[in-house]
Amino acid sequence: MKTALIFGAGGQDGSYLAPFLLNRGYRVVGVHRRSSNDNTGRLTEIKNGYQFSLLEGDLTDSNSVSNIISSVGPDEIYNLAAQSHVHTSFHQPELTFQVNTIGVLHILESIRKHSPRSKFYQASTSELFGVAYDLDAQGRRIQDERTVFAPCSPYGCAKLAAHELVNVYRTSYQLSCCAGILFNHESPRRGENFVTRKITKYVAALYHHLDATNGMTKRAAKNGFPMLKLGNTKSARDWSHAKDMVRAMWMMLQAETLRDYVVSSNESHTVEDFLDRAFRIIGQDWRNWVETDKDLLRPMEVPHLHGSSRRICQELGWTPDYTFDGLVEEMVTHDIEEFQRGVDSSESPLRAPMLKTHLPAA
Ligand code: NAP
Ligand code: G4F
Repeated sequence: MKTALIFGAGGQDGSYLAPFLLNRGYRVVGVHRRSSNDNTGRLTEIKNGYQFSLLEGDLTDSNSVSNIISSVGPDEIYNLAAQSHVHTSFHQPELTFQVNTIGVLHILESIRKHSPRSKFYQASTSELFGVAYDLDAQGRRIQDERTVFAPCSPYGCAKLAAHELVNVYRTSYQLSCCAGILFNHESPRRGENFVTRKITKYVAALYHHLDATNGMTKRAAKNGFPMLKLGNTKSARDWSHAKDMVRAMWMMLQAETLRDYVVSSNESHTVEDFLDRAFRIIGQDWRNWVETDKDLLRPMEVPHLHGSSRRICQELGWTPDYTFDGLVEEMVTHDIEEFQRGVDSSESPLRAPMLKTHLPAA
């Protein structure tokens, strides 16, 4: 039986990777940092499972990292822990480097000293590309493994330093390590301050508000509900489902020779496309409900991300299962159901069929 160690097990990706590995017969040890409130809620379904255990540890504490790695002696280590919010990294750049760069160094040094046979996956990001792109055969702006890195935030810079460290340790010490350059990925477990989940949570609340104010005029209903405040809605992202991405992480560590791969859906959509799709599910026009908040604009923005994951498709056989529309629909439906459970579990059952009628033909 293989043992996998996951730093950041309680985050979005960790909470999908852990059951994915358990289903493949792994023993899984998850690491989460101490917090005054429970930060393992996403792991509820597996927390009491026989082959799953949780350890407390913090990437910024080298002793805790090396004690965990040396005592667990894992076959595979996945580092998904990070200060993962790009805008926050402008306000907390030092913390971002402590966790996202120095934390990775702690892991690499611990592997080198205590567990050199462990395979290591590092969560790199399309934020490494920043403003850089290449043109593909159709003249589209895309990023792949050959695109230069030009990060636009402290987050991107910290992740780039970690990315380069992984390459240096692989070459210098022959460690089995690699980094996945993953484009944006979302799910119903996405943190609520990322744009997709912020939108789908709002749409769910609006759906219930409109349902409750059914007899009122449109204007009255609108006055009773706050606007959704967003920053830049013109930027484009390549959005995948987190479940597709954790499968790619695992596939990368099963390869005979470990190397870095770009992983993406190969489609690019603007935030406005996401808004359009999400609001249409409840039969609304997002333009009536969204306003710009200057405080949510970033000092520097990554304007356009569009990955090409051709290499991982060809070499490892990875392909995504989810579509953009399927992802948005799953998130909106989940949040409507969650809202419903929170508001009142006894009356007004969710009218899922009614939701379907608002979906445009595929
Ligand atoms: P996430 O939901 O924010 O999860 C990050 C996890 O790291 C959380 O469990 C967090 O704990 C933990 N963490 C933060 N600081 C820590 C520390 N000092 N020590 C130990 N744990 C710490 O992020 P995600 O979406 O799952 O992303 C996983 C990884 O992929 C991250 O490294 C992210 O930067 C990278 N990435 C994400 C995407 C994406 O679109 N999701 C794309 C490319 C790369 P708390 O719950 O206590 O905060
Ligand atoms: O959802 P976001 O915060 O994701 P962002 O910045 O692309 O970063 C995510 O993806 C990266 C991979 O490319 C990861 F490495 C990173 O850890 C994270 O998971 O913002 C997406 C876009 C941006 O252009 C942002 O400016 O949405 C825009 N946006 C507009 N209004 C907003 C908002 N973003 C957030 N978070 N909140 C807003 O109100």
